[in-house]
Amino acid sequence: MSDPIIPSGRLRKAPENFLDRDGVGAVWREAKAGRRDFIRKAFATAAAGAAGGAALAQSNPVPTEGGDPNILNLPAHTTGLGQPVVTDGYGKPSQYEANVQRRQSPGLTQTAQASVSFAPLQSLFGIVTPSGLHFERHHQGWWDVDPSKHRLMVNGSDEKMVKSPKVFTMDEIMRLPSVSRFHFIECGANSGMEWGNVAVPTVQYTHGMISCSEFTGVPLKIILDLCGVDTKRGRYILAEGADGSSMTRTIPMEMVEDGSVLVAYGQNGEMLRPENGYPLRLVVPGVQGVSWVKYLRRIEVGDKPYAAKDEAVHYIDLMPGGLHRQYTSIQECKSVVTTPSGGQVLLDKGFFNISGLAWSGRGKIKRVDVSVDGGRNWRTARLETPVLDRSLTRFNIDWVWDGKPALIQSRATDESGYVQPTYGELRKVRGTRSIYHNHSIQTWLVQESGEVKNVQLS
Ligand SMILES: Nc1nc2c(c(=O)[nH]1)N[C@H]1C(S)=C(S)[C@@H](COP(=O)(O)O)O[C@H]1N2
Ligand SMILES: [Mo]
Repeated sequence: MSDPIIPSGRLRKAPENFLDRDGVGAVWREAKAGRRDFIRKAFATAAAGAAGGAALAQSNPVPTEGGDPNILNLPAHTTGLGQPVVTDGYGKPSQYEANVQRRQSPGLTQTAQASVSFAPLQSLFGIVTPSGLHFERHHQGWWDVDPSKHRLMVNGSDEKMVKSPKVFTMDEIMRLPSVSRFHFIECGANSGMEWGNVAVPTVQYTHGMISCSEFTGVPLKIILDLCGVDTKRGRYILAEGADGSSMTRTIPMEMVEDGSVLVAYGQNGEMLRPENGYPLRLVVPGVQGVSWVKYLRRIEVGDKPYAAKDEAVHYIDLMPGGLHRQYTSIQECKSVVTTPSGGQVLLDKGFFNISGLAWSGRGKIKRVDVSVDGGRNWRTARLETPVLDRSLTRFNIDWVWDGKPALIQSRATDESGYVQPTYGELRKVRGTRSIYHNHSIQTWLVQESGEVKNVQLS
């Protein structure tokens, strides 16, 4: 890949022979006439082509170049024997999708261990992020931890807080009652580069620190109940990871008590990927990614917030007056149009499906409005089912492009009634010096050339 910034999700023109009715017609006519030698000839031509490697490139039957229009050059995949079943391992995407990759933002971090890779939102459909394209955020690199050696310890901040502290093996955790739920995880720093001004060109970089999976695991409440936690005094937990980053985060006990916080081992039907915390991670729906502690090895129950380094020094929001906010965990209601989006090219005027994603850390998405004139007029988009609690929601809306410059935006409203703010509204309250929790409305400028650019409107 020469330029890592160019997204793969270009709106591709259909191949020339996409609706080659003549070619298809020829097959039908000849078949009806029962001319067997026609079919034989067509096979022979295709076989010759396959030997030269040429027929492989052709996916529809078309007349041979310059020859008899009734003689078809059939592609090898129509005439030959295909590949055997995949017995040697794990299935992979088509070679033609090699462009769809997680990417690092050049120059964003100094090492590839304390770094981020962004999910290619412009190339994804529906709400589930394939596990191999889930964004990554590591503070000190990832590990493939041996599950037979991994342990989860549950203890109290003093002797009375937890009646019977325990150390669980993975086998012991996987015997417990489990649930499976779809949730998004968004790094608090998603869109963080855009606080002051436009900084990155594509939706992969503006919004790609979000992913959505079906997570499977045990509600943390069940594990704490087994250990006999004093929930009157123990109003907070501290979650700790087993990697070298000393990733520890405080989580209020209310979130655990409603059963939504999970000790998860499953992601999209299989075990978690190593990059995402294999074999055990915390799932804290609606809360910023940093609290979803990976390689989870310890839960401590205490009576006050822990003010760990990743909540007292990092993951704080600098406000316009010079004060900073702490423990701003919830990911507010947010949305983004993923197609068309920055770096893509509309090849012609006419019909386009505008598609995007919406989410809220406070519940379900109630509504998404879309504007193509920079927020002057809005139309309500279709929400695709399922619309789930603290999950991504897919929206779509029809658009006929007249070939003139357009400013495309989406604005989400969640079930609490909260409406996603404009940059102007958000900056009035938050200033421009934060890193985290930028959830303002994104604008894509479609230029007359069809090229789509990231711009900011207030
Ligand atoms: N143990 C551990 N847990 C961690 C981190 C980490 O570096 N180490 N990074 C956190 C941050 S900041 C985020 S955004 C999410 C990212 O999860 P992912 O890599 O599965 O996308 O994991 C969180 N949990
Ligand atoms: Mo993060």
